[in-house]
Amino acid sequence: MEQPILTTKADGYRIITFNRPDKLNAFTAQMNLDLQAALADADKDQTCRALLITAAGRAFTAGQDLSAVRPQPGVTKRSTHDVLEQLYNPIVRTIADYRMPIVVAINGVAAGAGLNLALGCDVVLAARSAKLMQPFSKIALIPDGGGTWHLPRLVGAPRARALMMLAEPVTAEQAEAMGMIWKAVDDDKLMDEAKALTARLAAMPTRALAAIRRAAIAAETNTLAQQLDLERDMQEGLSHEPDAKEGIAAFLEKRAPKFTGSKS
Ligand code: T3D
Repeated sequence: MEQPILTTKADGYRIITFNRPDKLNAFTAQMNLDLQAALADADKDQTCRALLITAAGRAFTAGQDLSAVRPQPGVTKRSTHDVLEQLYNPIVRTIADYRMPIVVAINGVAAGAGLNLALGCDVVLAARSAKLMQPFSKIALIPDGGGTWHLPRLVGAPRARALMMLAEPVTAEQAEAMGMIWKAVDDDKLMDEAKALTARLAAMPTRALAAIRRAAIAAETNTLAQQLDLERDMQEGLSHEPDAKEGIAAFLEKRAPKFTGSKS
C-alpha cells in the first residue's frame, strides 16, 4: 500500500507530501498519524531548518475522508471528539509551536480540515487554478482543524463567516486578495517558487523565525502591555543567540550573514 505521507529531504529543509491522490488526498486516521510522525521527525533533525508541505495529484486535500466517518454495522469508529482530539488537534498545536518555518504549496482544490491545517502555517502559496473551500456546513458541521480560529484572523469576520456558512469556493487569486494566503502562483511555477522560498527560509535564523510566529499568535489574544513584555523577553533571549551576533556582525562588516539556525 502507498504511504499516505511522503517525506523528502532537500538541502536544509524537508518536503512533506500528502499522498492519496486517487482519493483527492482525503485524510484517514493513518494519514493524520503519519503526518504527526513526519512533523516530529523533521523537528528532531537539526539539519532541517524549514518545511514545505504539498500534495500529489490534482488536489491538495478534500479534508477528512468521509467514507471513514459514515457509521458501518459492526465497525467501531473513533468518536468525532476523538478524531479531533487525537488526530487533527495535535497537528494544529504542533504547527503553532513548530521550531522552524512552514511553507505550504496548495497544488489544487483544498477543502476541509486539511485546508485549515495549511492556514495555520507560515507562508501559503496556491496554484492559480486551485480552489479553496470550507465545505463543512454542507454536511452540517463547523470548520475544524483550527479553521474557526485562523480564518477570521486572516480574512476578517465578515468574510470568514460568509465563507464558513456559504461553503463557497474561492480562487487562489481571491484568497490572496483577502489575505487568506500569501500568494497565487502560476501552476507550472508553483513548486519551483515554493522550493526556492523554503530554501531561503532554511538559510535564515531559524529560532527568530519560529519566535516571530509565536509572537504573532500570542498577539491575537494578548493586550498591548502583555505583548510588549513578550517582545522584550523574546528579544532578550534571541539577542544572545549566535545568529543574532552573526547578523549584526555581518551587517557592520557589509557581508552576507551565515546563520547556523540551531533549534535548541
Ligand atoms: O467526524 C469527523 O471526522 C469530523 C471531521 C471533519 C473534518 C473535515 O474535513 S469535514 C470536511 C470533509 N470534506 C468535504 O466535505 C469535502 C467533500 N468533497 C468535495 O466537496 C469535493 O469533492 C471537492 C470540492 C473537494 C472536489 O470536487 P471535485 O468536483 O473536484 O471532485 P469530486 O468529483 O467531488 O470528487 C472526486 C472523488 O473524490 C469522488 O469519488 P468518485 O465519485 O470518483 O468515486 C468523491 O466522492 C471523492 N471525495 C471527494 N472528497 C472526499 C471524497 N471521498 C471521501 N472523502 C472526501 N472528503
